Amino acid sequence: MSTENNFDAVIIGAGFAGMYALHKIRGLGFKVKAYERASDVGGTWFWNRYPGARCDVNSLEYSYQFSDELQQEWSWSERYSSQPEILSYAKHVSERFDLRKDIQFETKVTQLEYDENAEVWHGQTDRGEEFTSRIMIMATGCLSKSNTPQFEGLNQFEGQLLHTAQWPHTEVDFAGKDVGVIGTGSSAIQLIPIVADQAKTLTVFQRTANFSIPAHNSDMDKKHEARVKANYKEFRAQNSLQRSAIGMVPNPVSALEVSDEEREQTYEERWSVGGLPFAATFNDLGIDRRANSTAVDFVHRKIKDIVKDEQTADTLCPDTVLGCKRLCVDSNYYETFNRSNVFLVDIKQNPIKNITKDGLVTADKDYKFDSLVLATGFDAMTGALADISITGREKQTLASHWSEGPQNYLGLMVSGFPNMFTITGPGSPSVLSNMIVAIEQHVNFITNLLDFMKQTQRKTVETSEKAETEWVQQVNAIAAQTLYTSGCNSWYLGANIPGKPRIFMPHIGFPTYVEKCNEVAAQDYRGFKFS
Ligand code: NA7
Repeated sequence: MSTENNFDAVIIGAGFAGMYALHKIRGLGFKVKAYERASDVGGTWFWNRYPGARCDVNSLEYSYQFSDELQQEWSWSERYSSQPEILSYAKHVSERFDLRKDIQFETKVTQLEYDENAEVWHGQTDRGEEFTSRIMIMATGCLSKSNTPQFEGLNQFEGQLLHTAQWPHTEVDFAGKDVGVIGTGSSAIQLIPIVADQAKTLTVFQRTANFSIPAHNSDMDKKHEARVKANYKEFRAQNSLQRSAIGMVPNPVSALEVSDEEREQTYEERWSVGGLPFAATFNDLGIDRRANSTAVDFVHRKIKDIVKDEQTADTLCPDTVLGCKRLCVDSNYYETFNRSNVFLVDIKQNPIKNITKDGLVTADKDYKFDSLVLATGFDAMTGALADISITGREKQTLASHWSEGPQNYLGLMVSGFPNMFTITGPGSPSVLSNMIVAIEQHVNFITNLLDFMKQTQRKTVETSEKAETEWVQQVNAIAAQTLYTSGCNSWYLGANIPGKPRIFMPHIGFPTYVEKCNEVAAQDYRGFKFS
């Protein structure tokens, strides 16, 4: 192998995590390279280009803060950014910080093996290339491995088969077509109103109804943008103090301590603001079933007010805890079911038996389509890592180490896998926080640690099984106090993938997590061993 392919650090992924990691690690004077399987930057925003794809966090927050020049010069056109605009932003960042020269696109890293004698990682790509690297940064993303359920007959479908997370790069024309959509998660809820507008008919196959709150998206309020930009640092600092690092004002009041009138009015106010802050309407919605049921009841009534057909409205009313799956944020989702060309099928009642060459069969009926959209989500949080064959010390594989669920320390490092870091891995706030804020915090922690190693001439860092076990216990203990673990079958629990170990993966609470990381760093990186 030529020395050209020997690196100090290799980053896998060039989404928001990989790009920032590249920028920061370069700053340490390291020889670094990123591999990306897509043909461009953007990560999940590169792949999820289905109509209606949009972020559910405000644009002024869902962006990097590491460069004040960048955040001042970039302007978002809407309150919630669309996928194309987020992708343009990612490209802009990659050019502005001259990142592209160190990213190799259209290359999937397939295998990583740790060489204990040389203390380096050996990597292989799907192009047959090999590399070595002292440090591995896994910026592989939380929602990057799409989930295609193994429906019988799926490969026999002769119409147009689409998956929201692998959407074609050319425009898909649904005009005059009969379309089926399987799934009613966030992706489906964003896509359905737009496809309904174009298609001849749209049939939605719902297994579990989801809670969706109106986005009330709008053009960016320029005065608001100017106010935020005049004080961006303080705005960011305030948001980072919130549990999800998102600027939603929590209401410090129990849903059970207010009068019925006050409760109703408070829900109405939040509903009219829209979006994720609805989950923070009262301070006990995430921990108390009785409190939560008041929110469930409110949303059920909203659905029944909007959707005219009684049976359709009933089917759309979720029977789970509100917020134990990520809330969906929509534009005209429920309203779409009032259209005469849109049909809802409850596949919990009548499960899909198989896919046919021109449609699908449920327990009670045959359906025919020109196009079938799988909006069936992701093997979230661990799927992209599991897709790479990773072997650490003593020939132990990551797959066997994680056979009972992901184990790591601070969501950053796995015992037995020296010098390998995961960005926004399971065990970190990741998907329960503003992802870009979480990414920057992780990358800053990792680069500070690498700098510490450089200054103190340490070659390797790893964590211990003890630190790992204690951390996982702590993450689980926090989750057990909430309704996340008992309220529904979410991808946070791995429950959407048959056979995946059921364990609540994200750490709840961004500020407490940051506090912990700062404490660890201040104590010479307690829980990490150096050599
Ligand atoms: P989600 O939220 O995981 O939604 C996937 C949907 O697909 C959901 O309604 C699932 O029903 C359904 N699904 C999955 N597998 C099947 C099978 N086998 N049969 C029928 N229906 C199925 O993915 P999204 O892409 O919408 O959103 C993911 C995240 O992206 C979202 O939370 C935001 O953070 C952004 P189920 O609920 O499992 O019964």
